[in-house]
Amino acid sequence: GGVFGTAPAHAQEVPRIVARDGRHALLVDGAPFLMLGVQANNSSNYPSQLPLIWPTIARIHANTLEMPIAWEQVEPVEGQFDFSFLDTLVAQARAHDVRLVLLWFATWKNTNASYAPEWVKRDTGRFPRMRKADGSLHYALSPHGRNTLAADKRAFVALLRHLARIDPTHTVIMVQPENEAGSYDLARDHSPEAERLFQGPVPAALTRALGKPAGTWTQLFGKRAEQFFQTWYVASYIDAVAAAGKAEKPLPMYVNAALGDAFSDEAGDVGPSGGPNWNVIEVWKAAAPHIDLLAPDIYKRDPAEVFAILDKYARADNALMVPEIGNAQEYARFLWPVLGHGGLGFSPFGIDGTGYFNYPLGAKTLDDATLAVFAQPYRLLEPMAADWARIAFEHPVWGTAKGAPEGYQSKVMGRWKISTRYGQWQMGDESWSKWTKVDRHPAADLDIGGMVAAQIGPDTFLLTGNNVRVHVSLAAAAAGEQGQLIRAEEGGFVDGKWVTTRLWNGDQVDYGYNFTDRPVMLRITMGTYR
Ligand code: N0T
Repeated sequence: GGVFGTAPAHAQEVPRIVARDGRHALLVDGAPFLMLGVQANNSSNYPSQLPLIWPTIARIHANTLEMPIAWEQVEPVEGQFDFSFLDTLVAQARAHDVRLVLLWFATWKNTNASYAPEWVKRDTGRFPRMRKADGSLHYALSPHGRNTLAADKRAFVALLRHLARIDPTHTVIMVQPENEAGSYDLARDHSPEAERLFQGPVPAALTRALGKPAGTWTQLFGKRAEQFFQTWYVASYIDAVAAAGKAEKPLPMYVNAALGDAFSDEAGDVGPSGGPNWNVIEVWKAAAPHIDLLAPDIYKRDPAEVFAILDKYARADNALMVPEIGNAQEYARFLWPVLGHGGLGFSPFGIDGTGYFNYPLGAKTLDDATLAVFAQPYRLLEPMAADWARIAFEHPVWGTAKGAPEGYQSKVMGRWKISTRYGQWQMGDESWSKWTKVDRHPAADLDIGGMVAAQIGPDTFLLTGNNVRVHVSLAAAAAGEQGQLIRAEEGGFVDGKWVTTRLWNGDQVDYGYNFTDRPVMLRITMGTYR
């Protein structure tokens, strides 16, 4: 309990991820937590940048900051640790009532050794790079480097040990060991040891997990053999780092994927070899039991790709969490289907006020219109983040966004069908242009808008979204049966209980439920008559 004895008894509980009936929750202080995140830019991990970051976080109503902690920064001299930035970060996050996710930039940062300390970077003998087939050096550190693993692990252990000491109230809720691990331009190491392992049998732990017979990598995995081999060793390496860190403080840990093709691995576009791309989720699960979830970094702008990715990572054995998504306006709408897939968190990349913009991956600049589309839903959800997380853990949820492919634009939930339209005025529809002039809606040409629904009872739904019109109708009416709206309540959660502020009726419901740029939460109760 706190100084005044008012803190709940479970406040000291270490965050953890729980699963039930194929749904997941991230428990923080013993209760479900929805991470409304932002990720800082790569080089924002210094005290000088923090004053630029907190106002930006407040402006977009995020409740969590994902921040790099660099190996080079905490162990500039071998064996001498400096956690002063972490101390400053945690203290300031607490003062701003923001939670933290730490990103351990170490052996692999976008596959590079760039964030390893100088004493690692310069010593290829002790800390080997991968070798190409011709024996020359590839840029990435090898997952077979035992000294590298031991050194990375030691630093990570020191980090988690320090955290266990300075953060008893768990301002830090999750840790991401490494960043977009794997290797570009070379599928696996060709050092003598790696060659020997590649010619040998696939480890029994993996064949067992995949239900495969014994065999070599090539026999079992054909043209994906080198990727699967590299994945096994990268995942085992990161698992060893994570396991050692968890022994100091058992925080949830996840890895992030630089994705390849969203639909197929046939052509070999699988992101960096060894990373947690969707086509090797099973390999990662077998190799890395200390990793709580595999997470997609989303920089695809085509909604069909985004929905394919969400489907692939939201699994009964893998909670969905999106630790990076582009910060351009058109990505903001994907918050809704992330929530609709039971997502534990969402975090646009590079919203931190430092003036760096990663276009063409994200926004050219973070202007007011761009920040607004991220801020609107966060502003709504922030006060009810715990409520939403609890509801999504206990009830069916579904979400969609403008441009969603066929099959993702509407959903049957129980006997009701939820459907969506975009670019509509709040009254009427296109057919009205037959008798009155109807201007094109300004949002009709923008890639914004989406919604999420939770079915909290057979005929009762929570609905919210922005820049969308939602319709709820009987999915399949029996003869003579008509669906009707009984009640549409605008409101929200106060102390875990729904509180109605007004009813929507008349124009506000006659043409569907219009969620504009002022997101509100509705609880609607449907019924039938004959
Ligand atoms: C992300 C971010 C940061 C042909 C990019 C995305 C972050 C890392 N990498 O700003 O560097 O640390 O996780 C890589 C996406 C590559 C797309 C290439 C398209």
